[in-house]
Amino acid sequence: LAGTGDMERTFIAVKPDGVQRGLCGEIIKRLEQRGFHLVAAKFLQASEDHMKQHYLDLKDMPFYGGLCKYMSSGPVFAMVWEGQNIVKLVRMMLGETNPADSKPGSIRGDLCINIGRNIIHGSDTLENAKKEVGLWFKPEEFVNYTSCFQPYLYE
Ligand code: DAT
Ligand code: MG
Repeated sequence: LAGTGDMERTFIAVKPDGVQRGLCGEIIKRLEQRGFHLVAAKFLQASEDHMKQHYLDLKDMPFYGGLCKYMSSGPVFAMVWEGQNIVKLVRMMLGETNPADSKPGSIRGDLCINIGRNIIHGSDTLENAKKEVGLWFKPEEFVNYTSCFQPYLYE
């Protein structure tokens, strides 16, 4: 297909607060309706060490310890989604890191209030997406299939 040269994968996780608040379905719905393609998913409680690795870039921030503890305190819904330019498009769908700065219509702008309970993670760059996908998923956890929507989403 033409126009599909910049197909990317990104790592998305519904955080423990999003899971507890019953927002997995709403988040998956938005990603599906945009036209993105789900290639891997699992429901798990991550270890604190795993979250420290995931957020390693933030290790010098004052909130790093609390963030990693919180992220490992309950279940997360971890997913890999695929689409053209998806890393950037999902970041736009998330809104800002602080829900208070997020526009209505964005996931954080519609569904949460506080920076420490912002319900969803999405990779910020293609390089970090590759790292995070590799940290969370093994090669055999991916499902390869063709979406019947593909010719209607991409020219
Ligand atoms: P994002 O999740 O938008 O990529 P980030 O990578 O800068 O944001 O930070 C990771 C998470 O850490 C973020 O989703 C919520 C938390 N966090 C960021 N800044 C914070 C702050 N100033 N106080 C408390 N938690 C913060
Ligand atoms: Mg980030």
